[in-house]
Amino acid sequence: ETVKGEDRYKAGVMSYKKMGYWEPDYQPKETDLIALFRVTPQDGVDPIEASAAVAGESSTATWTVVWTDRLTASEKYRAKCYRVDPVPNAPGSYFAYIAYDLDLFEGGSISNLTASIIGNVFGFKPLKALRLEDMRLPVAYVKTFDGPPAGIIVERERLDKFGRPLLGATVKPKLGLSGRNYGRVVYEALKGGLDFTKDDENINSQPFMHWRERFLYCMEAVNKAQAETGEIKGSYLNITAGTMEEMYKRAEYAKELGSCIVMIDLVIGYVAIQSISKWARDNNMLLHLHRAGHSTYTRQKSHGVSFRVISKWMRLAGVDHIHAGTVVGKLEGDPLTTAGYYDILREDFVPQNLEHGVFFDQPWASLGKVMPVASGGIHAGQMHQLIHYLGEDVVLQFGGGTIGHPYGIQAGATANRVALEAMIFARNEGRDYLAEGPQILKDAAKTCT
Ligand code: CAP
Ligand code: MG
Repeated sequence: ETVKGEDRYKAGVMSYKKMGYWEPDYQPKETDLIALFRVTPQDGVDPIEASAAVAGESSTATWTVVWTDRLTASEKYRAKCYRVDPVPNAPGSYFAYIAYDLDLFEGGSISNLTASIIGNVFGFKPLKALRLEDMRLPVAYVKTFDGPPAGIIVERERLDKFGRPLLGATVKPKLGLSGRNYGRVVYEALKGGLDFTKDDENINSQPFMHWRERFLYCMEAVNKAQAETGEIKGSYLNITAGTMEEMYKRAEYAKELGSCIVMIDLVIGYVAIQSISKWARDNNMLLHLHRAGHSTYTRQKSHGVSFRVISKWMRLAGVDHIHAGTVVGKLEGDPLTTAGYYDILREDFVPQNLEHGVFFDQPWASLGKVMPVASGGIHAGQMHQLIHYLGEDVVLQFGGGTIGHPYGIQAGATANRVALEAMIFARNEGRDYLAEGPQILKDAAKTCT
């Protein structure tokens, strides 16, 4: 009666372990969904108790045993924490493996999945911090989602572009251009050799440029550049808006104008993403996702949700493009962890790879593949490194790295295209393009500014 708050766990008055959420002998079933949490208990709280509490609160439990447990098949519905390991080089933190029965989740709903797995537990008193590191999605669950509207293979067929990364640019400055000037940037960049241009995450419909204005000028530029280059071009028209009704309206207008792609921001939320994904599938449109906002919960190593988990959710939810890091640009990200994200998005089967932060084998059961997008402070001078780290199925996006070129936007776009083709050519010739990269670029620059 007198033991309050988290002291209840320390004193053992309240025990999720005893309530059955710790089952060290449990063998996860093939149909179980497994979550790997990084648990940092409060001082004095037993790590296994803390991990069992996470299992409890993310499945059936509340803070006490309830009579109504006896009216359900509670052993089946209880999540089972079956393994707790200390995190290497991080005293006080533990990896907790928790298995969830498939019946706990409604198929085809990221919202339902996340309401359980990240719904309550992150504010839990016995924990100092909690991070969702990885998740094994069983095939039976994967099959309840449609995945990307097009996927990498169909996207390349629609664009008729093969054997090299795609090139893009975000129009800059981020805010303030009029529709006409915005369209000029799009035209110059596409004419100069890029495949795509892109609205920035915070371009929606503002007093200096209403969305219809932007869509019209962008599509005029796309059509003109297509006619002049004989290539298929696209501009990601950001349809992010305040309501679904408004987003559908903008998406329909983009389609009416002949755009092959629309764009959304991650901040619109899981339901909105899944709804627009269905629209894109029904309308043969590509769907570009900007991961705006993700670092608020992906960046800290001890708290939040890792980007590898977000990548899995977004492949299920169904996007064709997702920003996934550059390794070499202005935003944080190391090569090994980024390789893990890229594998999750692009492979049919992702084997466990602890070096890459991938804790489980992940079969994707024929779900389409997502094209990762590398963007954030990158430029043509890093082309050899970008291809080395990120491979061929990727969009390389140079905003400042196109529009900041000393000789203008078209020259910037051409520089990126020539640098890319020179590097792919060297690679296909069997040259060590990583070591020789700077020389290959210098040679290419003799005939191209
Ligand atoms: C890049 C960008 C993108 C970030 C997003 C920007 O511009 O438009 O939003 O790259 O990061 O606003 O910074 P530059 P991520 O090409 O001029 O750097 O892709 O990692 O989510
Ligand atoms: Mg941006």
